[in-house]
Amino acid sequence: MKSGFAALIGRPNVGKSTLMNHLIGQKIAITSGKAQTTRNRIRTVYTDERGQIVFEDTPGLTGVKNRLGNYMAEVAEKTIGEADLILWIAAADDGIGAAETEIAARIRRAKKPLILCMNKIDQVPERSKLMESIERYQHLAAPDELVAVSALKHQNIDLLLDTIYRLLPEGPMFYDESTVTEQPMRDIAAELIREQALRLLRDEVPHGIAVTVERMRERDDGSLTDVDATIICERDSHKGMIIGRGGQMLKRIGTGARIAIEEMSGSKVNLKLWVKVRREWRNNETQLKSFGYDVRSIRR
Ligand SMILES: Nc1nc2c(ncn2[C@@H]2O[C@H](COP(=O)(O)OP(=O)(O)OP(=O)(O)O)[C@@H](O)[C@H]2O)c(=O)[nH]1
Ligand SMILES: [Mg+2]
Repeated sequence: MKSGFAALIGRPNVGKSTLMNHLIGQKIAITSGKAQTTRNRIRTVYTDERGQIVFEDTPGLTGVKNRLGNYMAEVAEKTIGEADLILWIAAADDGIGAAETEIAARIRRAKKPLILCMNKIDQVPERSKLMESIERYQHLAAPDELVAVSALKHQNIDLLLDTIYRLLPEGPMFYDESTVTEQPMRDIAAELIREQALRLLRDEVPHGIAVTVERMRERDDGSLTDVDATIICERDSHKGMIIGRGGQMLKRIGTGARIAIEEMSGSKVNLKLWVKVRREWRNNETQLKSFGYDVRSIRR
């Protein structure tokens, strides 16, 4: 049997979380067109007759200058350090800039088996352009293997799984074969609410949002799950935008999140949302911890 930890590393917005969801065949990590969607390490498990791959999705590597940004960078750093294999995700329609050069240097220092996953190939229909892009990245990181994929269109996902197995060491199963994630349902529910906020709100507002779920409980007769959650934001003006005129925006966020939580939990959901202001929470250690951004949580 083959088994091990595969870290998904790369710049924000290249499709790491989308790719992980497609690799395991289930939506666990939230995704959006905005950078810095993922803030925590999201661990998922893929098991088949060949063995077990433990995927670890990470926040995109950027230099965001606040404590939350430091935490996110530390998550990626620790995940690289503990991985058996690194999947460097890049987007085929992106050029190489300072961020890529830095990530390549960091990955080379780790001296671990490396697969370069060139994602979003659907965005670069001209083969010659795609090859050019791939060559530049190969030159930068000298990967052991290269796989061109489209996470969104589910192209070459099986090929990527084959390639991962080829590079993984022999080893035991770390999780029960039925395990897909050990993330508690209420944490996933909080993320699904944040995902709607990221998709529906503009500019700086979604980046300053955290979500906590105070209660998630199925009623005794099994008919409904009650979810009480709070959206935390940084300013009164942001709170106004989150609620929207006549409560319209909060209603849209709530409806989208309710449907997503219902899909995930397989139960009808009654979602109640509150909005609170916590000034500068992204720079406040105590508040960061209470919203789930705690370095203790990234120990294996
Ligand atoms: N066209 C295209 N878009 C993709 C593909 N994969 C992901 N995307 C889109 O790219 C955007 C970013 O995807 P995410 O999976 O959230 O990216 P990420 O790398 O996890 O981003 P962070 O968590 O912010 O670091 C989303 O709008 C996705 O739908 C792909 O193969 N093709
Ligand atoms: Mg992500």
